[in-house]
Amino acid sequence: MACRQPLTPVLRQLARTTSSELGRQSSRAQTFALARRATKASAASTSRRCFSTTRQRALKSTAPTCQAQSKDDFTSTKYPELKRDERFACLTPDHVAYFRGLLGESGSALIDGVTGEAAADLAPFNSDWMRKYRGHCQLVLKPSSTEEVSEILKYCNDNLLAVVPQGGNTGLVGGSVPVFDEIVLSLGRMNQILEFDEVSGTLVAEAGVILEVADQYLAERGYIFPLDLGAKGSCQLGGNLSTNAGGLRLLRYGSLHGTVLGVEAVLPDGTVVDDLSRLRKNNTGYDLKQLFIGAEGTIGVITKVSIQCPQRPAAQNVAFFGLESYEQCQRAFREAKGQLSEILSAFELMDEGSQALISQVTGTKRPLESTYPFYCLIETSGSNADHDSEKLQAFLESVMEEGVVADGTLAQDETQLRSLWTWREGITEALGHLGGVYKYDVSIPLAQMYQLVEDTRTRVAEAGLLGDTDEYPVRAVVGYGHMGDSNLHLNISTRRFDARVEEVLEPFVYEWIAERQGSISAEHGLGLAKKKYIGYSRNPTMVGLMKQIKGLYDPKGIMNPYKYI
Ligand code: FAD
Ligand code: 2HG
Ligand code: ZN
Repeated sequence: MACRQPLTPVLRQLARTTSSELGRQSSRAQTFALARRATKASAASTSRRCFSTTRQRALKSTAPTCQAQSKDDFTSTKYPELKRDERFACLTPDHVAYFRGLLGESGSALIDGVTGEAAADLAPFNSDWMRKYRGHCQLVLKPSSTEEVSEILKYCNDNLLAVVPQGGNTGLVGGSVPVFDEIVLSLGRMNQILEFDEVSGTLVAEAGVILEVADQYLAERGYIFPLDLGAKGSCQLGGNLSTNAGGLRLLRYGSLHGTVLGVEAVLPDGTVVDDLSRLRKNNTGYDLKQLFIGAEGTIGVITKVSIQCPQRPAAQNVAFFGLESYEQCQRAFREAKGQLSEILSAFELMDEGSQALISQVTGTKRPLESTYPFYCLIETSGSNADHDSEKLQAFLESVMEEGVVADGTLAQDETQLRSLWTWREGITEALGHLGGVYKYDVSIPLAQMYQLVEDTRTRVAEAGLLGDTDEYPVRAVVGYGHMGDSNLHLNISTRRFDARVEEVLEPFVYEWIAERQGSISAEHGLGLAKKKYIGYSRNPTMVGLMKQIKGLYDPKGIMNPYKYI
């Protein structure tokens, strides 16, 4: 078979990996030489977004950043159909005086643009990670306890002041920033890990704990947080729950709806809902905590989290493949599930367009010598290195013999493992450095998943918006995502945000998905971006029930208005 020849490096790499990664050599491994080294991560980058991640530091500090925002970039200017709800009160110095009395005078507890000048300090809270949305917030409150959250919300509810809860502000649907003058309630000061049971693996923490901090705390005790994503250096547990974030290992550890054991939350009227159970089993009535998971701050503020954490895997391997077609990616996934079964912990897809852009932005050497239409990253995690290695070797031999993959490389150590992950996790930040991005995070039946990227590319090209030179707003239409979860990230990378592009994309993308019984939001949520499109994925009965829940929990509608439903 024509494609077998270039595949030998994979076997050699496997041999090398089993020796260096697992600390012992099989007799077979000794017979192979090292064929290809994985790309070395470059130096740490700085980002003007004040955003930090572990792995994405591979991006160069010289990479272009997003366009600066102008007054035309206010969400209210870009989307004039959005009108401020006149029921809400405007902030006055009296309101600010109340909050000062509650939280203290310290600048770390409150940013006040009502009675003084604070535009620069307020800016990061008004603008989202993509710099697509920008609000007019004049007051940021940073409580340090559940009691303070309760007092704040009760006062806001009584005085009809609208509130946007904000965690790490890494959300990708515009849910975490105000549209008008809503108060931002930032959870960053509620960042204590409260309990950890080393026998059961139950972690209890405040909502403002950064995901990576929680994971490091767990790593020191032999455990792992059951969620991992590219923004882990900035996003917070409360934000993760509120978006029901999916991430890179949902395939293995499941959704937060399964791993979260308990939640403490504050309702808009100040009521503290103490459902901070540490129990795995508790069939006493409706499971109300589930409503806060994925509620995007529309029914209350999550203040504490209790979560079931698995044992940290002792052995981990990452392979990166080049494939000739989307059909072959599907075959590879099927084989991986069948042969790697319980040790398979991630199966990620990237197209060549997404990899070309990250290569352009970072200037880093690519993992494979040649380019291919598609790439897959496969991770295994297990407790027995020999067992994993045996399974992985059999899998690699079979996908090579069958001609499923065209080329590949295996990480030989922790540095290379992280470096390969960067080629997947770094896409979002790389795209952000190139200009505005229209993002569609969707679930589609696997067989049709990549067709959406191709159809969208054709549509944008036919509209005369896609091209290599500056006169075209769209630079590229690319796709990648969590193939193991049928979750595609369709990204339209632009040189600048342009209303014509949005008109060509919406509702086209949503109609395309609805026709295939997909979901218009797989893991990022609805926020502002998808609020008016929920009907493409939920029927009127369900939307009606959701509105009743919103009305029950937040009768005055002060929580994160203009978003969600
Ligand atoms: P924020 O962005 O601050 O808020 C998100 C929403 O939750 C808002 O509606 C906000 O009002 C609400 N909220 C925040 N905190 C609370 C609280 N305590 N109580 C009530 N409501 C609250 N997402 C994925 O699902 N999978 C990924 O793989 C993934 N990768 C990403 C990679 C990058 C580089 C970036 C920038 C983002 C990625 N995201 C991903 C999106 C984002 O990181 C997640 O949605 C994350 O869970 C948001 O957490 P946060 O703390 O930043 O929340
Ligand atoms: C990821 O999987 C994130 O990398 C972000 O969910 C996806 O940028 C995106 O569209
Ligand atoms: Zn994702």
